[in-house]
Amino acid sequence: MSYTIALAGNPNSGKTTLFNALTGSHQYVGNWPGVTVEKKTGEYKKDTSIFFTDLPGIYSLSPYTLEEVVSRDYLLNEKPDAIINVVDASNIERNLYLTTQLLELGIPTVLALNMMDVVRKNKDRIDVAKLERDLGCKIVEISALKNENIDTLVNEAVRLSQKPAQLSFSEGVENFLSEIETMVPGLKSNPANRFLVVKLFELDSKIMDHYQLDKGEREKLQAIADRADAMYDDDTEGIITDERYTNITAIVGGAVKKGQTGLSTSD
Ligand code: GDP
Ligand code: MG
Ligand code: K
Repeated sequence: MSYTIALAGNPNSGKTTLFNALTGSHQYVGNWPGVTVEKKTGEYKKDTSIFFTDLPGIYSLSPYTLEEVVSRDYLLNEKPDAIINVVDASNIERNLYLTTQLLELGIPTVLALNMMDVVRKNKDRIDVAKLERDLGCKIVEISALKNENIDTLVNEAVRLSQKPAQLSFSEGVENFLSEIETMVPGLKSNPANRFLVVKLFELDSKIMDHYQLDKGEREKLQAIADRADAMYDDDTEGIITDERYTNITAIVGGAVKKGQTGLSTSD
């Protein structure tokens, strides 16, 4: 039995540093099919039945950049056994925007809170237990650069077996999502149903094509989006972005206290 774990996260969150620490020289570098985006896979140094894929750095699972399309197609179609979501702990709020989307894919996910050495240096305080509770996913604090807690992280990722819990949107949005879920056959039974239904609400044409929606179904979706637009005075992508940030602000609010400001790893 082999086990495949995808490393996903924002650019500069430390994915490649972690990937190198996990795989050492057991790496294979190629390209993603049909595109010139580098694909790195490798075996765990300590157990060759565990495989890692270093996904391109992304801020969102939108269909707009090559990196986003490569990452989401891989996660939806290749169905890795688990995701390690690498998060820059010195920049949690921004990083969690992607996290809220990854958690909708229905793939067991552990959050690697990376750069904890920087957090300690900055004297920031992170209430990890609270974050874990509010996000509904397992968190392991690591430093990829200093090789801290890496094996614990892999053990957690291998032990995961459950789909992540789902964050809720406002009642109005949830009602629109339910309408769409009832409308598209086969959606409810897909493990990634939460992700897919949100993308259909956003009128994501790649997902509409994937479900081979006919003209009538596309018109129904458009009508739902128009009603949402009228109700929230925003297009459906904007509505979802706002709702994600509302959730993130509530989650991070009580859990992160900044110490010294102005120290960042990225500059
Ligand atoms: P990627 O874009 O997600 O693949 O990020 P990289 O692995 O290339 O890392 C981006 C930068 O962050 C590099 O300069 C790394 O050395 C640094 N970095 C990665 N992990 C850590 C960490 O745990 N602590 C510190 N201080 N720096 C890190
Ligand atoms: Mg990288
Ligand atoms: K950095």
